[in-house]
Amino acid sequence: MKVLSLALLFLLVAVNEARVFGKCELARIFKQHGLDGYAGYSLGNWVCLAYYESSYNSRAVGPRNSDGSSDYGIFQINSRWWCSNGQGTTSNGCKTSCSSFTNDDITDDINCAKRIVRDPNKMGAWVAWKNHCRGTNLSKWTSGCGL
Ligand SMILES: *[C@@H]1O[C@H](CO)[C@@H](O)[C@H](O)[C@H]1NC(C)=O
Ligand SMILES: [Ca+2]
Repeated sequence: MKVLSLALLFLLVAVNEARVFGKCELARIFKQHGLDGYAGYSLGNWVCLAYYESSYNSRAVGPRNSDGSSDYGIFQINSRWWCSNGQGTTSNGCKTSCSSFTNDDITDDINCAKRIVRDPNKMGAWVAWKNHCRGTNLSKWTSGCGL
């Protein structure tokens, strides 16, 4: 019984573990989903953005923002504007639950990011991109990936 409980506990811990993508793994998925050059942003921009927003962790949930909203997943998509977390006002621009941005299938996250970057602010919607990626040499974000 004790052995079984430990095994079960281990399984639960494993299931709840963060899913952290590798740089090149993520770069490849982004490219497959058409992000390279999307809205004029090269692949390096997207990988850099994901690194500084979530450390490539598809289950990341940010600390609550001053307006009461929270940020979800690999792109830290915001609940005030883009998804519904069941709390407070949302424009729900991507018409989905925020929890869909914290699972390991990032296809929907990518589609929402495409919607976000089509707005006038473009990638400026992400503060981390403005602070850490914009205007920098982005070659390191795709180097060694064979892309
Ligand atoms: C960016 O960095 C790479 C690798 O360090 C270098 O080869 C390349 O020339 C740099 N590009 C620019 C535009 O500075
Ligand atoms: Ca998802």
